[in-house]
Amino acid sequence: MVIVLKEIRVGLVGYKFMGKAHSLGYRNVPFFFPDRARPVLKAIAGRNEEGVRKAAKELGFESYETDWRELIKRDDIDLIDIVTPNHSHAEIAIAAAEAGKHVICEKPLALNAEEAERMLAAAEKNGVVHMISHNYRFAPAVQYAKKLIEEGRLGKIYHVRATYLQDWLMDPDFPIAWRLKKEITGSGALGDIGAHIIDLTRFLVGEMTEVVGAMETFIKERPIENEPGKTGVVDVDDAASFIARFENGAMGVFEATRFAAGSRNRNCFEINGEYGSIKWDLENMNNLHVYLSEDDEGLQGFRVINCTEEVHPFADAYWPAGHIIGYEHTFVNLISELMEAISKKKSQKPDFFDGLQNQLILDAIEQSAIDKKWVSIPQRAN
Ligand code: SOE
Repeated sequence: MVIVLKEIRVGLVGYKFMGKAHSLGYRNVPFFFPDRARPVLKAIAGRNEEGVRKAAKELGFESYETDWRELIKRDDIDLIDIVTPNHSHAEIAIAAAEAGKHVICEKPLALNAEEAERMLAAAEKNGVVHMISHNYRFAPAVQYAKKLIEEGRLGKIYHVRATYLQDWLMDPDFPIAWRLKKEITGSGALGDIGAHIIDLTRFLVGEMTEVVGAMETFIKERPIENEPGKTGVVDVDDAASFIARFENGAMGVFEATRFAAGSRNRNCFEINGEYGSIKWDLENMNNLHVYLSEDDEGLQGFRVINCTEEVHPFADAYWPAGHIIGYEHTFVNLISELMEAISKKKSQKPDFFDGLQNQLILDAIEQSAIDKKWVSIPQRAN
C-alpha cells in the first residue's frame, strides 16, 4: 500500500536567487494547489551564520544549519533542495539520497557527465524521488506546446531554433564571480542558460543524437572584487552556439550568450513542423504563437494564444482567463508536481536522468568546440 504523505518537510541548501525562487514556490503551493501535499519549510543550510540566519527569517524557514551535512542528518527533513554553486551539487545530492532523502537540484545537474551519472545512480539505488529544476518546462504555454506536438498538430518536426540571450556580463569591469570559474561552474553561458534550451527542446522535440558547437570568451580577465588592481582569468565561455540533429530527424540551431546587449533574459524557441509552427518567448511567457497550415486561405498566419484558459496546463490553479502569471509561477508549478510525486512516491520529470542526458549534451558541445567536429551524444535508456 502506498502511504500518501500530507506534509513534506523541506531542507534548503543555499539561499541566494534560486533559494528565493524555490522558497516562493514552496510557500505558494498550498495557496494555489491546496490538494497537494503541503511543504513545511524546516531549515536552510549555509556557511555564513549571519547570512543563513537572516535568509531563514526572510524566506520563512523554521531553523538553520551552518553545515549542509547537519541538515541531511536531521530526521525531521524529507526533501533536500540544492541551490548551491554547481561544483557542490554531486556531493550534496549523493549524500542526501544515501540518507534516504528525496532530492531536487538546480541546473546544470553537475560539473560533468561522470558526476551526473553518479548522482542518478545514488538516487535510483536509494529509491528516492529526484528532480532537476528546469522551471521553464512548467510555463503553461510550454506545456501546451508539448500537448500540440504530442497530438501531432505540427506533424513531423523539421526545425527547432532556440536562443537564450542575456547581457549581464558585458561590462568588462563586472568582477569575476563563481559563474566564471570552471572549477565551480563547469561551463559558462553554455551550462547556465544553454542547459535550459537543451532541456526545453529535449522535452518538446526529443533526444539529440549529435552536436557541433563553437564557444567564445570575449573578456578573458576581470577584476577581483574587493582586491583593487587584481584581476582573475575567466576560463569559461561567455557565449556558445551549436547545431544539433535529433533522433526524429529534426535539425536544431541554438545560441546561449551573456553578450546580447539589451536582452536581459530572452529565452525563446521556434519549432517548425509539417503542418505548422509554434513560437515562445519567456519575456511574454503566457503567449504561444501558433501557425497551422490547415487554416483557411486568407486567415493564414500566426495566432497568439494567451495560455490562461482553463484548458491550458496549470492555468486553472490561478486566475480567470486572461489574468496572466509570471516567472515565479514556473517554480510554483514545478514544486507542486514535486510535492505530488513525493507524496505518492512516484517519479516526476525532469529528473536526474534528464540532468544526465543534458550534461552529456553539454560535455559533447564542449568537446566539439575543442575538436572542431561533430560529436555523438551517448544515449542512455530511461
Ligand atoms: C543567470 O544566468 C540565471 O539566473 C540562470 O542561472 C537561471 O537558470 C536562469 O533561469 C536565469 O538566469
